[in-house]
Amino acid sequence: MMPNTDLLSLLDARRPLHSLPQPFYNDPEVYQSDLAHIWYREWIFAAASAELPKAGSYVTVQLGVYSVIIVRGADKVIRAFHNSCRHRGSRICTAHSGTAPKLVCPYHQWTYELDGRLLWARDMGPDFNPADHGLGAVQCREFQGMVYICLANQAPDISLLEAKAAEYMAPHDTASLKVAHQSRIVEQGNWKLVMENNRECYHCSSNHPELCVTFPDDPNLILAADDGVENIGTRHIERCEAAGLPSKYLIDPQEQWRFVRVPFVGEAVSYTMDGKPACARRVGMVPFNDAGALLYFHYPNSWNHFLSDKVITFRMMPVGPQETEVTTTWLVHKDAVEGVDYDVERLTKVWIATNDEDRRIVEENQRGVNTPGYRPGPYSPVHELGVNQFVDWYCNRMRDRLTGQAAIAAE
Ligand code: 3BY
Ligand code: FES
Ligand code: FE
Repeated sequence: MMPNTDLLSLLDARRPLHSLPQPFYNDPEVYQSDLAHIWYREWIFAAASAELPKAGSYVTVQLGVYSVIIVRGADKVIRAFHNSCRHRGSRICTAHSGTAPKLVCPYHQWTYELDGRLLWARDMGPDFNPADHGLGAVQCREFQGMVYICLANQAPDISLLEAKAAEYMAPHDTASLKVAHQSRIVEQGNWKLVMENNRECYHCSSNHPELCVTFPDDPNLILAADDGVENIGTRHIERCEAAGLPSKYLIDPQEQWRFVRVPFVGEAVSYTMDGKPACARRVGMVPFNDAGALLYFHYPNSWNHFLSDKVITFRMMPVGPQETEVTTTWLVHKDAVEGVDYDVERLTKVWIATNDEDRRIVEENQRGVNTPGYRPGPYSPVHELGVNQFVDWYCNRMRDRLTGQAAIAAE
């Protein structure tokens, strides 16, 4: 980990409205500080509830050095545990996801209930008490069909997010959807480059031919609508709000998350190559097809699109200083029938292509940032204020954590 004073100096070296100094994107010590101060302390999006459809469904998450199991219990409650057996520490679940009636360690078959209690351990002697050897719990919250985990002992308060998610996301009824497809890609780029790239569409017209068929790259549609400003974005928001779909730009006072509903291009209603729906069944209670997309990001690791015919979640996990995993999950109405109501290829085409294009962009960005000739450059005041907003959030959070830590250490 980078000494706090060095990291604070690096933060001080950041020019406002410019990309970050090189070490933030490639230095192994900054990366360790990112893990310690951000990733191990924030609520991290782990899975859509629909990835855990029944009792015994589980997902494993590698979050830095931590391996975590997220599992739905017999009581339907989703819980998270350290993926480390209480015998000699073997990982219990090795697959990315699966279903198991009990969690059985592959090493010596210690067997845990889905709620983490140790049920059975062979030949451990008369003094052995299984109650002392349950799986270690990790904080876990499920709301609006999304599951978050937090590794910190004192998790940040997310009650405001939960309340606002209940307004904005409820019409899409994400918890009742089913997974139609999931993709997992690994990008050779620092996690901040992946998030920065997502926070602007300056690059869209020249890099995303499939996305641009339906997604407007006009930043004025996404920016907070100033009172009095009127454009197709604000008109779309008014129409959706009148129909009971919360849509207005709303940003967290701490700027960690944001909701806004944007219209698609022209008559388009979904991310497809012809703009027509990708699934014949609408999700939740969305009243019409042309509801556009509710965009929801939550730092540090997710952005999501809530449409009339599908919900797409994006989960980003840091793998290394210059390596990031992006998992994309397409959710549709639980009764939609593949081959009848939707076709997986059509449903996923635009974002599989877009993700791959973004992967290449991020990887080239990383390579260029790595050369000693890199100098932080200025953001476009028209297109890249979202990037700046993310970088500001990161710098502020980091500074708070570092100075907070220093204060604790000095006590
Ligand atoms: O280009 C991207 O990766 C996405 C498209 C929607 C928001 N963001 C700009
Ligand atoms: Fe799990 Fe031995 S390490 S049963
Ligand atoms: Fe992109």
